[in-house]
Amino acid sequence: MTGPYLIAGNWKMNGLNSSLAVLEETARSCEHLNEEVDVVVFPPATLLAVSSILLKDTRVQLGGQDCSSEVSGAFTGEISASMLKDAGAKFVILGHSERRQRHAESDDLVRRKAIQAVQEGLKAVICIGEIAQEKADGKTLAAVSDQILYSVPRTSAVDQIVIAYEPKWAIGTGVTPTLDEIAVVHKHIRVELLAHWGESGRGIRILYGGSVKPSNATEILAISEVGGLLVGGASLDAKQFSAICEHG
Ligand code: G2H
Repeated sequence: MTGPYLIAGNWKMNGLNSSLAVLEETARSCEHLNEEVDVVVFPPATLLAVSSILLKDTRVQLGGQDCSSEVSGAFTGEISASMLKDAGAKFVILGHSERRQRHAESDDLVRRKAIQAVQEGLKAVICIGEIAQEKADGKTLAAVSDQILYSVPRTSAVDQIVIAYEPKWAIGTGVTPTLDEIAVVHKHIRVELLAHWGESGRGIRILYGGSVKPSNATEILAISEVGGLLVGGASLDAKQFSAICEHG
């Protein structure tokens, strides 16, 4: 792994104004972290602007959980990449399996969203990962290869692309792949990135996500090619999340 680890906290559809104390506590706990860790929190869009004020001059950066593939216009309910940026976001999660499944987001839509995000200067955290049936059929690596091929734009701005490997069956279940399984998939992702981007593909950070907690963060981060973690449930608790950040 080159460069600092990225520890990302995805709040999903959780968080009211009353939850801002969690962000403040997270920022306080992260103050003393060394330079080898970057921290970003993805609260719901309704809290981005106020969070941006709250987190000014702290180690914690902000991101949105999704953005539109369109620039602006008659797209009721959608949030554009420029709106996220305007509200203080530096990152955006795209193609999370919950959106791929619940909202039928295709690889192509995810790719077009990522293009918008990168054009606005946001870092696009593009989620990939196999579903349980693909794992059972021995198709994990093929599924991941396809998602890289069709969801990730071939932008030259490799520092604006982050890949998050999240096996669907490990999300919010408490079940994680073995360390060997994570290592095999991350190595495969790197090979694919190098195949598509050449040597500059080495600059794309690859996160692991799915039931990350303080007790498994260190061993997962120690795996070659794991460049950080995408944390869901545990990021809602400032103590757990900052404990995970400490492992970076
Ligand atoms: C996977 C992850 C964060 P959790 O969705 O994206 O959630 O850590 O709750 O499994």
